Amino acid sequence: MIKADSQAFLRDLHELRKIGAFRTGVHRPTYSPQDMESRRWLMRKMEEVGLEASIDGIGNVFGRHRGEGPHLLAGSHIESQNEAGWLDGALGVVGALAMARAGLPVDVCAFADEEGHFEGGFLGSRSIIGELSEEEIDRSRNRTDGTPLREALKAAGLEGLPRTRIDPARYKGFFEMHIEQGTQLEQAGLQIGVVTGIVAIWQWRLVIEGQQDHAGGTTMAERRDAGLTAVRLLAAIDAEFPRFCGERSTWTTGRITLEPGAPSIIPGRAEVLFQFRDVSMDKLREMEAGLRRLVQESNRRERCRTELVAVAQATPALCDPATMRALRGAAEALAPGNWQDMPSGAGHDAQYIAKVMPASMLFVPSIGGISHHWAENTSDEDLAMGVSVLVEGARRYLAGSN
Ligand code: HGY
Ligand code: MN
Ligand code: MN
Repeated sequence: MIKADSQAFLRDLHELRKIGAFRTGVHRPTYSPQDMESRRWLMRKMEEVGLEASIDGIGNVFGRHRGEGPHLLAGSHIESQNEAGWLDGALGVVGALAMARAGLPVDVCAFADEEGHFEGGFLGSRSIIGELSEEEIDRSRNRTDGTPLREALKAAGLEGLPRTRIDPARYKGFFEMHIEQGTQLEQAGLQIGVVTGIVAIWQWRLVIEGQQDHAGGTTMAERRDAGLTAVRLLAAIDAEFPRFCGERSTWTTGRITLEPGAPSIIPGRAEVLFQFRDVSMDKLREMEAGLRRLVQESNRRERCRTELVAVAQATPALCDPATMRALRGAAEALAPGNWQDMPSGAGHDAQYIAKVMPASMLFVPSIGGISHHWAENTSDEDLAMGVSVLVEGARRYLAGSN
């Protein structure tokens, strides 16, 4: 009887939570010592549940099922955002371990740097499907301290290791369990979300060149303040985007850096990390066109020039209908009436794996919707229900039943 051992699953989750612990969350930036400790922990766990564990040249930790197929692939990421939650990513990796422990013919993977600590993002899932070139690895730098990716890989002991490539023909499909990172399930009083589609994140850098100068001696008429140009452009984006965005589009400025960053110096340079998201390629293209128009208008009107740099443009993904049917059947069997279909406002490794095989995602509620924050949490009861539905849904999908 294929059934999740929810107690062992919760034990694994709480054990992993101790690695890189930060307040009630974790701080495990990609390739940091604590991240590499968690990858070694995962390899030991994979062997414990009978998988053949390995780590590759970009940090993907892969557990290969030793038996006959047809196989499933399951997983997520194990690094975290800085000082963030204990479940984002880890839940899907430990859930995949639980699938293997339950006896499902599943390969388990922790894809490296889903959280985009290095420019480009989704390094592991793009690498494993053959969409990460050596040249991009040469170019990529850490978004926080500028460390070249090659240097980080060397320091992590990964330099020169071959990179794993999956053969899609080995798999019937991919399953990723994840926390919702929003409030929809909690507000609806539901325990399970069957994901219908995953947004794409289009990441931009705006570089604004002004003139560093004295904050008092330079009159308002003659100064070229890069900071003011940045905030006026961001305000124009926020005023204009609602005219053409999608129902669930989002746009976020995660960081504004002003140089030299002193109170009595007019900032001569501003760097803005700006992203927008949607599940529709048409909407994404419309927002890109809108952004380009607004930058052009700013350059016509402002004394400071803005350069728009595309950092990453992911592809939105629709989840596979047969896997969704199997997950719905499992949810109705185990949590009758306590589930819903829903989109993902977050990006996930599943959107890349969906390029080469049928892919699905399962959400559990986030308390207060909080995520990308150390206070992120989900009740053990909801976590246990999630893994039970995940294992039952995967079993049904393999059996060809709903
Ligand atoms: O930002 C995201 O959507 C993902 O959690 N990295
Ligand atoms: Mn995640
Ligand atoms: Mn995340």
